[in-house]
Amino acid sequence: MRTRQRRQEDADQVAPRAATDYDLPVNLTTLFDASLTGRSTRVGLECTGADGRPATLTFGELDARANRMAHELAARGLSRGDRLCVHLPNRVEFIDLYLACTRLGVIIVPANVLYRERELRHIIGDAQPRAVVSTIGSEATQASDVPVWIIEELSVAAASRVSTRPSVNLSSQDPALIVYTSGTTGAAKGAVLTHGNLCANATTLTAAWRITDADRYLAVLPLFHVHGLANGVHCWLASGCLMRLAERFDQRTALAELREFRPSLFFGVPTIYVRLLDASVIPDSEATSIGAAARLFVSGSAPLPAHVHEAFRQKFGHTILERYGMSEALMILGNPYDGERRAGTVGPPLSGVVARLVNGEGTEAGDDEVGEVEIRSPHLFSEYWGRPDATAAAFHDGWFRTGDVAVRSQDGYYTLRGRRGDLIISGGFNIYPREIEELLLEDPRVREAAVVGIADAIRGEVPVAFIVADPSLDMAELDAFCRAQLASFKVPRAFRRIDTLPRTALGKVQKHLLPTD
Ligand code: MLC
Repeated sequence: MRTRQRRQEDADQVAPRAATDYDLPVNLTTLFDASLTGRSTRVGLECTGADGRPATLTFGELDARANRMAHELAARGLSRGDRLCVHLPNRVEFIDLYLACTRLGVIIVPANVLYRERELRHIIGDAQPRAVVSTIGSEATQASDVPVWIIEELSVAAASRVSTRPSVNLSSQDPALIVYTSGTTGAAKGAVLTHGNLCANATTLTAAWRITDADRYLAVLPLFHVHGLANGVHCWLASGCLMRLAERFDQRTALAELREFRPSLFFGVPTIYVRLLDASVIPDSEATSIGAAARLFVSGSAPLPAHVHEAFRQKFGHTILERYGMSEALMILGNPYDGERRAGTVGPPLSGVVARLVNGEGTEAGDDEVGEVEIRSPHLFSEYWGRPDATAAAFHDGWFRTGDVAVRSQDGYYTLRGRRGDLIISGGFNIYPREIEELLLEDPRVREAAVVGIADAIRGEVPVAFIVADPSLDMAELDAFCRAQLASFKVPRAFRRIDTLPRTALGKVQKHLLPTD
């Protein structure tokens, strides 16, 4: 058992916050070059081409496309430190843009493709990008005061540019990505991830999960979140394996994708694993051969129920490796590749990450005691964009406060017990109740609103709204209002009228007393 003093010594030896503590000529371009130039003639990507037909690209072709796109972006005035908002589904052009920006030092701001005008408007207003790249007819066109570049036109323009590598010297401290994530208070904040953070995360995972160029990675997660991008795309390019890029996980096409591509490596959120257990999605007769081709299934972004872990092992013959991370810190804890992958736990800290649990009194919790997970890590973001107050509040004595509550077993495995705030995770997408409550209160007939997550067998949780409102208000109107303003996964599944919200003597809403069954 490790003592408190020993953990502190470990913490002191690890670079605590990469962005402020070292400055090396390490950046994503140098990391990815092992594949993009080092294995240039090898097929690196299977995807859907611009004509809608299956396409393959070598690493060398991907490199050239990225260079051309970089010249096009530079010609449009983008340079180091500028932001570019990308509101695109999974397609090769997302990768072109991402690589182009990492070469120029332009900071990518990915926006969830399901976001509506209101949600996009906030991100664009906060990050102040030079432009937004989107598809024809996207909500970005209404949401934006900055130019909207349509991806098809941008790609055509890029194709006529030279394919030489632009020369920009970047260090590990250059920001590469701003990922929007809300706290329990206030509007969504942009977590700034540096090249150093992202390189450290990718090399840690590639080593921890034994990813090599012999792997076949099936990418079904959205590229606009760190799970699909900082884990998926980065491990692909760091290892030089073959990636098949699906536009999204679709249970109707999952069997065909798995049977045809035979991935050795798969990253999913629990909802995806629940779907794969459904015999109408993957018949039992197919599971054995899919399992035989596979090497590793990783789950994250939401808790994986222990019964799903066990049912998956029985059906596919694989023990899912569950890990834990968040946008601000990338990957934090993970079950071991070799050794016991313990159902219901998220394992010990990943190599290079130091974690501790802090109890309500602000002192370190011992093994088997509940506490908030605090970490120091080279993967840890540098700041919230333009929000020094929020950045300072996120740290405690130099440790990052995750907001998640856990216990640690005597042999070092962490089990998550809940969240400090009232975050809802549905299908791996984070939902902040306050954002929905504030929207509901915009209707003058709504006097009070409280949104809570209720258990859902497929998506983990779904939001439900409790409303105190004028009798003239029809709940169907609220549903329509939310559908018009919010990404579909945030729209409450039910709107329940209630006379008053339960409150403490101090007036705080007691969400746990709401009738959720
Ligand atoms: C979902 N939808 C999408 C979509 N995902 N539409 C377009 N692109 C996507 N990527 C829409 C559907 O159109 C539909 O909308 C609704 O969502 C539900 O779709 P479904 O087919 O019923 O999907 P379902 O089986 O529920 O699965 C959804 C899912 C999706 C699991 C595929 O939720 C998903 O991709 N989740 C991953 C989220 C993720 O990557 N999180 C990582 C965050 S990073 P409608 O309008 O018909 O209802 C993080 C850090 C960490 O948390 O540690 O990883």
